[in-house]
Amino acid sequence: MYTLYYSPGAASMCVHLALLETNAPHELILVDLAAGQQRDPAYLKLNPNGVVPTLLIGGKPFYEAAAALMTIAERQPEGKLAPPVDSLARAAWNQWIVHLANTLQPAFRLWFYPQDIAADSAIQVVAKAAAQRKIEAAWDRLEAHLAVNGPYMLGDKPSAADLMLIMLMRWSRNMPKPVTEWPTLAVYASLMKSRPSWKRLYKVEGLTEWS
Ligand SMILES: N[C@@H](CCC(=O)N[C@@H](CS)C(=O)NCC(=O)O)C(=O)O
Repeated sequence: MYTLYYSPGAASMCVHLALLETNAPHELILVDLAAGQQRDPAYLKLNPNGVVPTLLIGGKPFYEAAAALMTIAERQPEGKLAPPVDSLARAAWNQWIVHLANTLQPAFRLWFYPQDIAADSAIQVVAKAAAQRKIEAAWDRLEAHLAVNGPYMLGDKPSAADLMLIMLMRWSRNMPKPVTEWPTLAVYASLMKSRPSWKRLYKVEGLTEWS
């Protein structure tokens, strides 16, 4: 049994998608970020970083969205979210998930939370511009990758890497140049959004935008 501490549409989304894709028994606990519940002492005991997601496995807490996503993919092989351990596809899977977690995710963190680096609003403007450049450069590279190697990140079958990518793509929806302006990525978005797990997550998390 898994317990996912989540906030609608947040970094918990790829973990929630993995739980739905694998049909893993789970319960959800909403963390109201606007109310600051992520900084409650009880929550900080589970996740000292004060962010979502936190995933409890048998009552033990784990954090970092990409790690939780990979853990579910590995523990629930029936979901076919991870290629065989000794395959080259698995090496690519590791590469892409770590790459997304190391490049796009921190750039989005800077885009949404420029106050992380400075209280000064002029510095925040510069930080957001840098984040936007990094995000758009990442879309360029992912567009090129999918145009040649798609339709999914690893080729013909979806995997956990796609659950992470589609979550990150969604975060660009209100940016000056949303990801759907990249043609191959726009097609990819439609493909991922047609999955039952996406529709179910929207219903359960109460999301509407970018459905
Ligand atoms: N590296 C962390 C980042 C998580 C993160 O930044 N979560 C955001 C929501 S997308 C959050 O909880 N923000 C609340 C805050 O920073 O106060 C992970 O992947 O789990």
